[in-house]
Amino acid sequence: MNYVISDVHGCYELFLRILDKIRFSDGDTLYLLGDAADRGPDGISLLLDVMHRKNVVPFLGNHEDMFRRVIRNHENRLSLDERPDARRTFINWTERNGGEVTWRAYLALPEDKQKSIREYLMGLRHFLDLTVNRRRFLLVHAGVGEYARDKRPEDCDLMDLIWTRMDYSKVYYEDRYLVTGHTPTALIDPDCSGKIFRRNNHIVVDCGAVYLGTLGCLCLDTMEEIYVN
Ligand SMILES: [Mn+2]
Repeated sequence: MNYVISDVHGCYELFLRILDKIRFSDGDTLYLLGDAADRGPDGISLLLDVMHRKNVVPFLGNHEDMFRRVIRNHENRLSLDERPDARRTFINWTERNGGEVTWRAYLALPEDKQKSIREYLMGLRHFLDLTVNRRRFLLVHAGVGEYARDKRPEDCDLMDLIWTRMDYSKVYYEDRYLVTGHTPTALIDPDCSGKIFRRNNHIVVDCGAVYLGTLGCLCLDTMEEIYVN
């Protein structure tokens, strides 16, 4: 089976429980749509786990992107006092976007594990078009930028793919589902609070794990929704 999960945000325990619930095994594939770390407690444990699973396909989220920018500046030994842009990048991630817990955990790791996290972050996928059981899906962390019919993700700016808030009242594609995370479904429609949002060929799987304590998972083969909380 093919499964989609997004925005785990360091809720590693919920993540392990949902894998257990779907009986995730070697024959399955999990598409992890980004924002695996930050805000919640165990993002680094989650990253160290999924990077060793051959059947997890990890995507770039805006949080992974902020993390890797901070790592790059740190590697280049950019002094935060001398480089206002490096300082802004750091503060934006650690203070405004919940990255501090991740950064501390990263710095506490031995060098070989830091290295594997760096390599993992540099190798993340931006989007994926796939067909399962004759249904077509476009998987991407946040969206495809401003509304336009049949927008090609390869023509989108990377920042649009990982930061956009979509217009969920509009159909972007007639022939496929646009499957995203990034925006907790409670913010799209309060009636969908803690549930997967499905309307207008949008499927949003960010149930707000770190805010509401519910992690959702969609099975692309059956369209079944699975939850743990
Ligand atoms: Mn996001």
